[in-house]
Amino acid sequence: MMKGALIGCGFFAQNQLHAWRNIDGVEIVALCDRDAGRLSDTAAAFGILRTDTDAEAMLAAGGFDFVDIATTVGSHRALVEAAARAGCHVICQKPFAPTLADARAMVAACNAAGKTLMVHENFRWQSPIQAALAAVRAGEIGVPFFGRFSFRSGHDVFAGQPYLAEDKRFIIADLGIHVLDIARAFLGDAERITATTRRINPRIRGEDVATMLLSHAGGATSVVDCSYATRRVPETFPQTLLEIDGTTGTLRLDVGYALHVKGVVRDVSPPVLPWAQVPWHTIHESVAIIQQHFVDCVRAGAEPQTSGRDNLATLALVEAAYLSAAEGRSVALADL
Ligand code: NAD
Ligand code: 89V
Repeated sequence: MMKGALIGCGFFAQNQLHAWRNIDGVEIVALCDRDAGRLSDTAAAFGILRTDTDAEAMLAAGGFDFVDIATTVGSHRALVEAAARAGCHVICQKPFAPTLADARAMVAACNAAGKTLMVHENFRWQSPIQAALAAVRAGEIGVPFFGRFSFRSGHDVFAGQPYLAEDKRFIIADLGIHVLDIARAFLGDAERITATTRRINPRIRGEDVATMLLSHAGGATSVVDCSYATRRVPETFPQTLLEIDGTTGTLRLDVGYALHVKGVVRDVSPPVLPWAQVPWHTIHESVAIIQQHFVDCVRAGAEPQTSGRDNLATLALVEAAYLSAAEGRSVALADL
């Protein structure tokens, strides 16, 4: 049995705990949150007996093989480094770190400890996105030369995650990071990015609209566009829509999880897992899929596809996008 401890019993951790319950050979044996009320409510809901409000104390006591870090970004570096010191494998929520320097240090700490480090970068693991990726990787549209990756919504994301209204960075750091990661999964790493941002909602501090143009190393170009100020009818939250042009055909993932490949349409709707809620079910399913991937990689001693090392390139795109928008110029990733 692989044993885990989870730190941070907030909004999203509940999904992670549901998913862990359904992964064979894994048990979450300890829970931590510095908020004693959230900790005891979550422990009771999931029948977990061991609890601690102090992560360092829990890690020092040990008794588990991996740590699942489900706190917000400000605490990630300290917790990842403490978990590595305690000799644990780590899965850490996105955004992985507040700065690239922090992220590099976290990767180095887990490498030095010889432990697996994966970022819970789950959007590319959504099954409709995986179905589109499989078609492109199988060569069904030839060599991709253009992509559009689009997330536009008017959903009140601040109701569940009120902290998102308070930071001076919002949509690129929180949501764009997922969509940029998807662009990398399809078209490879980017060499250059140009971005513009806007704040439409006056009640939040950061930007809620971002439009980004990426030049990928393999020669492809992509547009990544994100908005939480788009009053779509019907609302499409939380679907990421995409279209890819290849040398022998085109592929489109449309509203309602309709995957069009060279004119043939397939329904790639994700299942609604027993603990999931519509319309979040595609995200909920991806949590189960990414956590299974983490377990498979730890067991095999293999690097996860969304490893800490891999995520450095996604984080670099986030940093470069903010720099580009602030300075009104195109930014080369090599200059970061
Ligand atoms: P939240 O504020 O609801 O929960 C975070 C919890 O962590 C809180 O209960 C807080 O008390 C606890 N905490 C913070 N620092 C701690 C520490 N040092 N030790 C112990 N407990 C600590 O936040 P959330 O909305 O659940 O988001 C958590 C993370 O998950 C964020 O990084 C967010 O970006 C990410 N998230 C990811 C997805 C996704 O689809 N991948 C969706 C939502 C949120
Ligand atoms: O990923 C996130 O943290 C969330 C959501 C999936 C809604 O974008 O904010």
